[in-house]
Amino acid sequence: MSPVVSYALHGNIGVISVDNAPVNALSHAVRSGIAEALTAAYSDASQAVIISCAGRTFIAGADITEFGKPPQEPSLPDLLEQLDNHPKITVAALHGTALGGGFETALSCNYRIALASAKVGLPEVKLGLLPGAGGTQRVPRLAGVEGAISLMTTGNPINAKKAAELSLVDRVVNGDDLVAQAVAYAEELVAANAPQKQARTAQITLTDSDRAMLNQQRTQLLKKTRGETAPQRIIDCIEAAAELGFEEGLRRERELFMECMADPQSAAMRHMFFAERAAAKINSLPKDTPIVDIQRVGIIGAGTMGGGIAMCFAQVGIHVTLVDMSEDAVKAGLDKIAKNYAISVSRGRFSEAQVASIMANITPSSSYQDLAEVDLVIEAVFENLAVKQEVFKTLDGICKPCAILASNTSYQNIDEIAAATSRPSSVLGMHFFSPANVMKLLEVVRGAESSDSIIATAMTVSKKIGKVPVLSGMCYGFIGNRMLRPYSREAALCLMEGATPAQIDGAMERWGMAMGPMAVGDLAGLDIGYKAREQLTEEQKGEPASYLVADRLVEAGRLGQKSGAGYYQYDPETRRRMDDPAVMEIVAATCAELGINRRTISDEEIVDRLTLALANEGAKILEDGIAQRASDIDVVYCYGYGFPRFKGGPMHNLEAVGIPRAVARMEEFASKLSAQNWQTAKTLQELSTNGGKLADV
Ligand code: T1G
Repeated sequence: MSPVVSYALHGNIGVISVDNAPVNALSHAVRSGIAEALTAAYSDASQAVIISCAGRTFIAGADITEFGKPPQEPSLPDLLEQLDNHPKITVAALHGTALGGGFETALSCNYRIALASAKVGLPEVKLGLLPGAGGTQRVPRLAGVEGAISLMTTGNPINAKKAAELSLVDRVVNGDDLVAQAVAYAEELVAANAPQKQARTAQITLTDSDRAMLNQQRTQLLKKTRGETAPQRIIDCIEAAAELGFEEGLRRERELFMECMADPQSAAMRHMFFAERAAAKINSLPKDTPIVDIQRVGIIGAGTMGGGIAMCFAQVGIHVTLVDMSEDAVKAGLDKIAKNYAISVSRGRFSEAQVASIMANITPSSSYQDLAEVDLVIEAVFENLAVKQEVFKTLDGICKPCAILASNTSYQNIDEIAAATSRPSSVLGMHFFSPANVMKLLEVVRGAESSDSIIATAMTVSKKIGKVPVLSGMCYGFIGNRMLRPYSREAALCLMEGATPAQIDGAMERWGMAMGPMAVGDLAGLDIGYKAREQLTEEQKGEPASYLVADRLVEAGRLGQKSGAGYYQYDPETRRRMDDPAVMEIVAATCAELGINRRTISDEEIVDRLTLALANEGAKILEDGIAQRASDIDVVYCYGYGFPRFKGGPMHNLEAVGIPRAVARMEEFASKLSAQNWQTAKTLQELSTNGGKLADV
């Protein structure tokens, strides 16, 4: 057997055990080991064969690190062909998360027994792929078309109970002796002379409503995913399952799988899978850096951000003391949190009981004295440096010496906040994104004196509360908002030079952004940028054409969605955005004032200017050592700013476009638009001239 697969007889039951940490991925060694074990079982005394796994989970999928490398036999489809046709009864014993090729392996067995705590799923779509080892042909035959659509196009796992309801699992058990129970189950099957039932022989027919559902899903998925191709190919596979024989359907699945594998979208989404995991690793931190166990958290500011942050911690059982300046203010914050959870309960995300226990983890307070024993304080007060410095000075005098003091600031200088305390090594930034209880990105901002321990602790606790943490050095706007400035600048200039808000937003949304820049401004509130600009010098503000319209909209009371109008007019009921001629009147007047003659601007120019401005600033952030690696920047933009995962983030997209081509386009903008705005990052110039990859920077 291979070093990662063992095989032994338990009585008359053969047990294959895979032990390939960390997730028993179907590497070549695993595939070979299982194939050898199945071959051994042809002729030994076994009457049934079990496939089980050691460690925390059943096989969690094909080995993604092998993608793109020369294939090694046996391929997974070949292995599953051997399994599907094995002469002995085959049983898969599922625990943890049986995903992707792992679940497809289980589906090629005659029977599946699962722990009640186990989950099964086909998340390939999240990698821009489709289940490429028979999953698209077996699942519809077992679970029906509707179940298959949901499982494969969402990519979300389902629990063992739901899987059993869909006939994807045959038996659900409790206890921690899964292998023993699987052996007993196999013996039961043998004793009952149970048939070797195969998913491949189950019949499937497409009813008219199934067809209607598939067509409806195609349209919905195209809109929802903003152009991802894998979901469309999954629908093709499900149709093939119903219209072709099993073997023909497998061939069609293979053909479409290979199309996905070759699609740049999949390369981008696989890049994001590893980028998210890499972001959690801090290059400079010693392995033995002490991590503080965060059991009690204080949140200062019970507003939208503070309330959302409080929810993140309370939901994972960490006690929160939520502080604001008055009891009324805290009560208003708690009421808002309760309203948020009421919506979640109505949507079935939480039960009443779960909400009650979460809310019990939040203690309201209007006194900083109640923060004396907390392990971590996160300040989320008004975005003003002096106000934050006063808060931290007060905390410094109240909180226990080892307490960590974090600011949720979007822009303020962490070092200047830390200087207001006697413990600068305990001060850092934890920048959440609104709504804090929803958005996964969390920028952990390292101050000049932030200790290794509080950085490691912040990264760890961020993951515990379900966030995707990215470490940022200290600069204005950290990683995300620093890049947002040139992005927003170009959007504003396109508006001045000839485009409309609808054209700019439409171009970016058709390209893949979740929301165009003007609509984002309206969502966040144009007054936020207005107030931030008030604290900047004229030079820091940049050219007036890049912000005067936004200022004039705010001065006209058009703050965005919160005031019913900004760059757009908003339907008070549906919040649907509508073009508003009044905005173009402000644009025209500002153009006249600045002597700007408007022209026709193409969608292509809009997309190039905004995406290249973003990536160019990202390259400068790398040069300044603010981000650890280019892929961290991709994580920031895909998890915090609605950048499409199927483009892999601004830096991956830049390399997909081609750095030489991107540099040439930026040089064109420098000569035609503004040399000041289009100074290509040195890193990009070097890579364009000498070749190489951003990952090697
Ligand atoms: N291949 C290789 N490495 C993997 C892996 C995989 N499938 N899954 C996880 N890892 C690594 C990961 O990079 C990390 O490494 C470590 O394991 C722990 O992961 C033919 C083609 C299973 C829910 O998409 O969803 O099958 O950083 O930090 O939070 O149809 O990992 O420690 O060096 O995520 O506990 C389909 C992907 C593949 C599942 C566990 N399967 N994995 O989460 O740990 S395509 C997937 C996950 C496929 C077939 C197709 C999660 C997890 P490192 P982690 P976790």
